[in-house]
Amino acid sequence: MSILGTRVLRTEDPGFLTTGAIYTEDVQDERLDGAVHIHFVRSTVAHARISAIDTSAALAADGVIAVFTAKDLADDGIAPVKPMAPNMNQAMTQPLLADGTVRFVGEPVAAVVTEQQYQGEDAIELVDIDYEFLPAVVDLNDAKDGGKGLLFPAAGTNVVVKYGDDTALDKDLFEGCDVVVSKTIINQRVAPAPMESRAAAAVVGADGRLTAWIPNQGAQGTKSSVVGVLGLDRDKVRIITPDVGGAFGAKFGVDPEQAVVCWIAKRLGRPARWTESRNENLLAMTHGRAQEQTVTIGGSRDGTIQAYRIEILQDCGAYPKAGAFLPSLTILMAPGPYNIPRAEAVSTSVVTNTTPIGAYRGAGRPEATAAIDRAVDMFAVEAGVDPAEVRRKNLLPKFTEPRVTAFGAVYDSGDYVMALEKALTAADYPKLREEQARRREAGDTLQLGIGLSSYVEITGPGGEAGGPNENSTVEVHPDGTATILTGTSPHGQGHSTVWAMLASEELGIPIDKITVKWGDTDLVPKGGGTGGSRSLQLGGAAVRQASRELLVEARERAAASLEASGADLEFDVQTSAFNVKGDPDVSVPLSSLAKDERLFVHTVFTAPGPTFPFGTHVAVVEVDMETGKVFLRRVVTVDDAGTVINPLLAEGQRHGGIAQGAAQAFLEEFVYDEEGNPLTATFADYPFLSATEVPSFELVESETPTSYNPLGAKGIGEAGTIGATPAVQNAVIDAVAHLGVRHIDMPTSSQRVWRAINEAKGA
Ligand code: MCN
Repeated sequence: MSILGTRVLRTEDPGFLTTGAIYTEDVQDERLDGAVHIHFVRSTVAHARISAIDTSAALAADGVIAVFTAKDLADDGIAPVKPMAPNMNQAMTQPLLADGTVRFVGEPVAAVVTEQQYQGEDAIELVDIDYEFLPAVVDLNDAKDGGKGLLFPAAGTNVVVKYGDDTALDKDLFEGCDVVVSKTIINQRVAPAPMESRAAAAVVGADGRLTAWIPNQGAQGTKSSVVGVLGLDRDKVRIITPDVGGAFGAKFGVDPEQAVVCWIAKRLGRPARWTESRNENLLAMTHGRAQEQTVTIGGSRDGTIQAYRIEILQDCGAYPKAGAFLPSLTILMAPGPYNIPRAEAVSTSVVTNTTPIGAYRGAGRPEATAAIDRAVDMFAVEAGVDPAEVRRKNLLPKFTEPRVTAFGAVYDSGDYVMALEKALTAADYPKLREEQARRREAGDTLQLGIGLSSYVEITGPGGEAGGPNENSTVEVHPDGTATILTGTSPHGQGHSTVWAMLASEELGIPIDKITVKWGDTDLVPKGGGTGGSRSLQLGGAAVRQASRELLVEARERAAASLEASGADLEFDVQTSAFNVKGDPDVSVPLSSLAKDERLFVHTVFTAPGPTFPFGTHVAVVEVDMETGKVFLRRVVTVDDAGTVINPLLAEGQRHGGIAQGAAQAFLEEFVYDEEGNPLTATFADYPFLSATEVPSFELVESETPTSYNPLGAKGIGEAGTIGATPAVQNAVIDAVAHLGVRHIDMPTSSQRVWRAINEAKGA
């Protein structure tokens, strides 16, 4: 029986649950002995010129070795970091330490280096910074029109980049539509809040080579960033990835603080360490989402959608990072799974005096789904057609051959109506509507809301020449064990388990004898890391390919060993040995073929393109009409990620993703006041979801294999987050729709819902 498709327990868990993981802060390595400790002095104002920095008191404090500022970096030839793409305004550069101007609360201004960790906590208080205040640009429309000033005067604008031509919108797009609805909605800013905050440890050896331990999603990408930012030789840098306590898209590359830690290790010739506090993490790790979306949707009274437009205003925060680019993904996925004859999408990315925006689980695609699925619901209400019926009518019909959308996405395969019907059946949709009608009729305090989201997303997007790809090395050892090297970089996704399953299936070696390694650039020089839910369809496929190629080499060795022709041999996975066909007693174990010469294969798997997982989520909420409080009662989901290799892991990804997506809908928001002061910089103010606030999610099985990789697998890591947010938001609005409420922005807090109820009642 195949091990693939079975619920193999995570091999990672015993270690995590007993001896504990080794996060960057825990790394014990003799090269780090005697390390200095770094603390950052951070801006307490959103926008100001720095007129003076006095470090003398700090320098005189106990244990302080040095205090570094932008000037020290400049003297050493370290230039500010340019925006990630050439089409972005190149004047908007980010210094590693604020250089003359601070642009957000939490921006690092100075680095204090001490012998002991606790000494730095005290010493940072002694660095005296004089600020000349500048107006803070917080509102996105202020940022766009430049009315409140520019963050980068040399740029001449606050606009980083535009996608699509917003001066050439089709004025006839909605011509002939009986029903047209338009609304500006907010996809609010959220904090990734991983359990492990950011950290770094670095040392420069006697050979002048930098070794840095940094929690990341791909050591190879982090190495490129360190090399680029600090202007080092590639072969003089080694990045090691310890265990990573969650990343959610926000641990790609290198952050300014981590680059400074590497620079200080080099500058002082002493190992250096840094771990941020939770408060610093909430202030200065990139945030996610942060779009203002104006959606317009039109169609006929029978519920047929004819046209859709989305105009996006993307908040990039103070410096253009991945956030500036995210709207291009939102545009790519704008029409989602719907068959919309006329669609248009444009975006403008602007800088504001807030924490920079980066990738966050789904990165650009949840924003697309939230917009279209909110628009579909608003259209359904206006047309007077049930939202499930509108989806049924407008979803693209099943297709098995790649299909190009109006925005140039090539959807590999999809059966969206099937996903919708399965989800509706599992939720017993008609019964839910009956119950809703009953409660409305009775005027119950707890009203029922039912929300839907039908989504399609993109995983394994790549960007590599020749197509998305990933590499793998598989080696069989003489003692019967095997090692896999992979360019992916798990941080909660369970690759050790699944990569071992994939090799075991081919080689007949038990999974507990297979070790998976990643995240050390000396060991695995190339790799795309883990993001965009790319790992299984590319990295997993590479493991299978390497295992199969290894058997080709092994067969030749077996043939020589058994003095038979390779064609006369068969590989018996049960015994992990080659037999002569028809004579099973004449055999040679795979492991013994590695005795005289190493038996390994390095391979690269390349896919024809990304894949497009899809599904439908049904959310059921109760809303207390007196207090506005929302209770999430059920989330029923179909998340079709092609062939599932380990259902336990795929379901785990769905559960976590749904919780995160639901949390955005009804709970989470990172808030600033008008002066750019963060109001939610501790866990007392920033509410993230815990298991006590959610029901057990109801996961419906569905597998539509893709032809883009031999596993038939698409990505599952972000799907839950993508579908859950609009389903839950739609459910909350649906609960109060009978009062005339048409929209409530996320998060649908008690206060917002209560206000919407009372405004609708005319109170
Ligand atoms: N899987 C499967 N069958 C499929 C698809 C996936 O069995 N058809 C399994 C895979 O073998 C893997 C897991 O599910 O063990 C997720 O695989 P995949 O969809 O390829 O996603 P990645 O491994 O590339 O994970 C990335 C994705 C992203 S982009 C974010 S953000 C995210 C997420 O994963 N961040 C996470 N899940 C997270 N989970 C944890 N615990 N922590 C994070 O920071």
